[in-house]
This record gives sequence, structure tokens and C-alpha cells, in this order.
Amino acid sequence: MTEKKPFEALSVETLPKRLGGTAALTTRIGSDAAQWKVREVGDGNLNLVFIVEGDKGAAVVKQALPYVRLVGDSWPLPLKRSFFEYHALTRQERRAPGSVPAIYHFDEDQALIVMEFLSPHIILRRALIDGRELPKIARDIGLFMAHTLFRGSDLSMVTKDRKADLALFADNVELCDITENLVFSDPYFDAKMNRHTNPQLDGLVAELRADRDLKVEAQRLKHLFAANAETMLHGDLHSGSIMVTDTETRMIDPEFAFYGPIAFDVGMLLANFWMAFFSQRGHEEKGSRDSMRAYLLRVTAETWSVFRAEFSHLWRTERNGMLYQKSLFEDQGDLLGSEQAFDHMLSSIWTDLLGFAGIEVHRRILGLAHNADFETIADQDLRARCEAKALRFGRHIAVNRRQIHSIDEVNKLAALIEQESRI
Ligand code: SR1
Ligand code: MG
Repeated sequence: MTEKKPFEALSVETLPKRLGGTAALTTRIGSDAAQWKVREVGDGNLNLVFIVEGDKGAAVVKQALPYVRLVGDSWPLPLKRSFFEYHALTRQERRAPGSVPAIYHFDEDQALIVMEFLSPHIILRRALIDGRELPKIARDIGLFMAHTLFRGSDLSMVTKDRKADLALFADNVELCDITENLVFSDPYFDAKMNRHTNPQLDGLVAELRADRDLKVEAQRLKHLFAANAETMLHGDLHSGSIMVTDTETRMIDPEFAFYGPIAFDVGMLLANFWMAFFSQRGHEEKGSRDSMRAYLLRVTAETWSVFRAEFSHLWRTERNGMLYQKSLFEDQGDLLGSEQAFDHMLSSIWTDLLGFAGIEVHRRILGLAHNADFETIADQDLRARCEAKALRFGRHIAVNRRQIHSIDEVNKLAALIEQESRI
């Protein structure tokens, strides 16, 4: 039996010595660890991320810390999130081949994953801030969501396997707790770690925190998030969790994975496109972003349309799980029954994703974890104007989600709010 070593955080200095004997790494990047070049590049809220280059190639080493990096050791966070990330990545690769980085090695005790170095990929959020119109993201992300969300559910999986996974990911308690508080509750009261652009947004923030309909809706969505264990979610699918080139899209960082509602991943993702849209006004130093704004609205429409079409295709071709069995519908010649059931399901996903999207917009402007889309706007008044529009948009789609029936309707609303001048 190999001896269990106590956890120790890696550093640029210690990494070559500690991982120099790891065959999964040395065979790919070169065995002379003394020659490795190591950089720590983690810019997320939680973990260490190293790029390690050797004479044969490069790899990424991601290591969890026993606390929230953004806040420090006053907020402990279990290392086991690395275990959930590893298991989520292996499932995503099976369900949506080629959509996540290849995994070379996992060390549970050291909470570290060695994976493919994606180059020349950059973080999608950065690309959108820079005004890059990437041609493939809508299609790639729409397909990724349809494949992972359908194939991780009772529509597709053997029920015994799904229940085993449900139990496995149910232990990702602390990361769910972060979402439950930071996304669904903290933005709507004066929680300790909240911050917002002040004093410019003070009035609007007070208005939103006094908005009974909004608070009730946020709690109904939290209830759905906590109780509707429908599929294995990525759990944190925002534009900072996606790496892109003009021709490739990869999803990273599924450490928040757990069994929850299909609409959560889709809503969070679309919210990040809508936030990118509202933030463009703050990035016009080098010229108008009209074209970028139009592009972003097209991307939301195309992502939803690709997701819907692929989900429908999987419904017809891969519905082999215990839900809505073919024996009740297609096998009896009742194609209309199958379509009726599908329409119900899709319509719930649509209504719920609007709610999750609205709430995600709010938490990125009112809570602890903000977005670079807005944060990099140096002029505070301009930033507040962009944020205020996004906040009003988020409130509208969350509270009125049952009365909104198409993505065009949502995008028209976004375009209208974008034209407003009030704060
Ligand atoms: C304390 S963690 C804050 C946020 O960072 C992660 O990326 C998640 O989005 C989480 O809500
Ligand atoms: Mg992350």
C-alpha cells in the first residue's frame, strides 16, 4: 500500500521536485524536471493553477487549496472539490467528447489534477471584453450543454448508475452551499461580503432589496436548485469557465458539479452573454461596440436554438432511461404524446433558465464574486450605468419569466434597456 502524504500546497519552486517523478507528466513534457519552467496563473476565486513547460511540451497542474483563495484562510473550503472536478471532467468527456481538457493524472490526497495545456486558447470572458466575435462558441456550447445535461439525466442513464452518481455528487455540499448563499440569497440583503459600485448604485440596490416579488422569485429558484436533482450540472458554467480560439471551445473548472436542474447551467451561461452585452458600453475607448453588441445577442439566440435542437434530437434518438419511456409513446405509435411530453419539458427549462439568468446577473453586481466584464471599466459612473441596465434586465426576466416566450423577446428587451439613459 502506498503511503498517504499529508496535503501540501505546491509552489513554483517546489512543483518540479514534487511532481518530477510523475510519469503521466514527465512522458508528456520531458523528464528533466530541473529544466521545467513553472508559472502560477490562477486568476479564479478558489485554486492554484500552474503552467508547466518542459522540453517536450506543456501541461497544466491545478491544485485546490483548503480555503477560498479570494477571501483567504478565514473561509475554509474542503479539498474534495478536486475529486468532484475530476469525476465531472471524466463524465463530461464521455458525454461530450473533446469538449474538456484531457486529464493526465489525479492525486486525491494532494487535491491536484494534471491536465492538457490549452494553447493558444484564452478565457472566453477576456475575449468578449476585448470585443472578439468568435464564430463557433454558440454551436459548441449549445451542443456541450445538450449532450452533458441530457446524457447525465434519467432520460438517458441506467437508473442504478444515475442514482450512484447522484449520491457521489451529493457530497459536494460546501460548493453547493457557496452557490446557495452567494447566488440566491446574499444579493438580496445586506450580507457581509457583498459589494457594489457605490454610491452610484445605492438607490437601485435598495430598490431591489425591497422588491418582494424579486426576493420570492429568487427563493423559488433556490428551492428548485436545491430540490430538483435532474442531471449532472457543470455547476459554474460562466464565460470564465470556457476557453476559446476561433476554431475551438473547451469547458473547464466543473468543481461545482452536482445533480441539479437542467436550466441552471443554461441560464448561468446565457446570463454571462447578456452581461457581456451590457458591459460593452464601458469598453468603447477604441471604437464603437455596436457590432459586438449585435453579435452577443445573436450568440444567445443561437446557443439556445442549438441547445433546443440537439436536446430534441437526443430525445428522439437516445431516450433510453426510465423517464418518458418509449414503450408508453413511440412503441405504441403515439408520436404526438412524445412531442407533448418534450414540449412540457422544454418549456419548463426555458422558464426556469430565465429565472436563473436574472439571478446570476444580480449576484455578479451585488454579491461577493464580480465579473471582469464590469470590473474592468475604470470610469465608475460609466460602470454603474452599465451595471444598472443589467440589474433592471435581470429583475425583469426573473420576475416575469412565465410571461416571456421567446429568446427574441428577451433580446429585444435587452436592446431596449441598453438604449435607456437613466441609472
Ligand atoms: C467564493 S467563490 C465565488 C465564486 O467563484 C466561483 O467561480 C463561483 O462562481 C463562485 O460562486
Ligand atoms: Mg471556477
